[in-house]
Amino acid sequence: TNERAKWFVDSRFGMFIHWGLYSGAEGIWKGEKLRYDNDYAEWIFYRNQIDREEYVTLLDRFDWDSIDPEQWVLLAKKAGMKYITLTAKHHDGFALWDSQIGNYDLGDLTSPKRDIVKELAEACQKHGIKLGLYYSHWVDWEHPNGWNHEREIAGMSNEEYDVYWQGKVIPQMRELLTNYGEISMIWFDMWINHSEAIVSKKQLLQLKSLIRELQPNCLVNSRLGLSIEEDQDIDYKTLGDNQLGDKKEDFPWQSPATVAHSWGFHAMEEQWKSTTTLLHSLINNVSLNGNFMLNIGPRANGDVPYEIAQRLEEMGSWLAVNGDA
Ligand code: JFZ
Repeated sequence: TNERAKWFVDSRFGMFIHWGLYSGAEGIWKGEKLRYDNDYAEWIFYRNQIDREEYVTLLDRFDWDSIDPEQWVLLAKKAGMKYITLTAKHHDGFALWDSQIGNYDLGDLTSPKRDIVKELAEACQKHGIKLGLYYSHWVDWEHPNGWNHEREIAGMSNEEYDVYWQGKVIPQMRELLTNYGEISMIWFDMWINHSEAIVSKKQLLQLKSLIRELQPNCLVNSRLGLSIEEDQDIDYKTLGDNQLGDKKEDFPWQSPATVAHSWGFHAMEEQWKSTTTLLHSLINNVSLNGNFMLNIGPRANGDVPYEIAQRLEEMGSWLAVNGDA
C-alpha cells in the first residue's frame, strides 16, 4: 500500500453524505411521471428536465436555522466511522460552498451566506474526523457544456466540453483544495472509463495533477476515470455499491453503499436495509481488507431520518463491543 493511503486502509468505515437541492424535492417533482428508470432522489433535476432557474427555488424548502453539519459529524462518531465524504457538487452542478465560479452555489443564493463545505470542514477538524469531498467532475446538468446523455447523443465535441472543464471543474477544484484546510480525499464519480469523445485523458490528468500539486496527501479514487495503464498512481479503487474486492487486490478498495435505495433523501423510501444486513456488509468488507463507506441522505432541514440514525447508532454499539478501534 502506498503511504498516502495508509490512514484510509486502517479506517475501515466511513460516512457518505448525499445532501443538496434535491434533498428539498424529496424525490418528487410536481407529480410528474418518471422519464427514466433511474429513480434516485438525487437525479430529479435530470429525470424531470427541471429548468435550472426553477430548480434553485428548492432552496425555499431549506431550514437554515436548523442545518448544522456538526450533527452529521457527531452521528459519524457514534457509528464508529472515521471519515466523511460530502457531495460538494453532485450531478445537478450545484455547489454547496461559496464558490466564486458562476452563480450556481450556496454562497450566491443564501443570505446570510452559507458554506456547508466550510461548516463541515470545521466540525470534522473539531472532532478528529477526516474530510473527503465528492465532486461530480464528468457529469454536470446545470452547465451548458457539462456532460449529459442528450448532449452526448447530440455529438458534443471535446472542445465544447473543455469550456466546462476549464471554466468550472478546474477552478472549483482549486477552490476546494485551497480554502478548506486539509482535504483527505476527493471522491470522483464515474463508472465507465473515459472515451476521448467525452472526457479526454489529458483533461483527467490535468485534474489529477492539480490535486497532487495543491494537496499532495489527498487521496483520489479510481472513478476519476483513468485506467491503471494511464495512471499508475491510483490511490484506491471504488467498487460498485455493495461489491466486494479481495485480499489480492493491487489497490486498497472501498465499497460504497446506502442505507436505503436512494442516496439523497426520498420521502417515499421503502427499501431500508436492516442493521444486521449493514453490519454483515461492514464485516465482509473488513474481513477482506476493504473499506466500507455508508451513505446517509439528510433532509432539507439537515435532520438525519430516524431510520438511518437508528441503524447507525446500532452499528456503533456493536462496534464499541466488537471493533478494535
Ligand atoms: C452514482 C450517482 O449517479 C448516484 O447519484 C450516487 O451519487 C452514487 C454514489 O454514484 O451512481 C452509481 C454509480 C456507480 C454504481 C452505482 C451507482 N455502481 O458502479 O454500482
